[in-house]
Amino acid sequence: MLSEIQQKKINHLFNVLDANKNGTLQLDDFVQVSEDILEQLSIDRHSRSGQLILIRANRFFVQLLIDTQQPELSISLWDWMKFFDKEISSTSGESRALDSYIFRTTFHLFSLFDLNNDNQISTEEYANMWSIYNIPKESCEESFNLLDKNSDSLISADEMISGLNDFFNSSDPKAPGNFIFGEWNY
Ligand SMILES: [Ca+2]
Ligand SMILES: [Ca+2]
Repeated sequence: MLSEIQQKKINHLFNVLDANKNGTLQLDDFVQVSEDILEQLSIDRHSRSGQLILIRANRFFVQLLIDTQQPELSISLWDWMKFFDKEISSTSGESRALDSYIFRTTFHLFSLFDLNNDNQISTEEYANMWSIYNIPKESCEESFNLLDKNSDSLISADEMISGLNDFFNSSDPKAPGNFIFGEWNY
């Protein structure tokens, strides 16, 4: 069973990813995020880097359908919560879908938001991620500092993985990774 805190965080992430706010996750939501990135960075969608950003959104969504074992091309909040409930509750050490989801999400976030390709997320890149996902900015800096464990003003892939582990697995309201996607306790 997910704790109340876990439920709130995972429900919040669903709302963040549901870009067009129609209550289901569909390919459109992920394509929209990619298109917002292209627009914000003035990247031509027909260029190689433009195409890559669009293809990644497709791939990430298809993998999400596979993970949640969805026969349809959309994911409801109920499917989403059920997937995480099952994965987080499974205690076996063998590779859980959640672990690969965390790795993939890290890769996805870096591929979209590590704009200078130095394998680190800077404060500007992190703020850009929040703006693309329409997350209110008030706690952006605080969230960044919590994720940046070694205080070098950059988020490494390891720091992101550790943060995402907190986000999904921790029931501690103060876990550093809780606020990767903004305030969830409303
Ligand atoms: Ca970077
Ligand atoms: Ca760091």
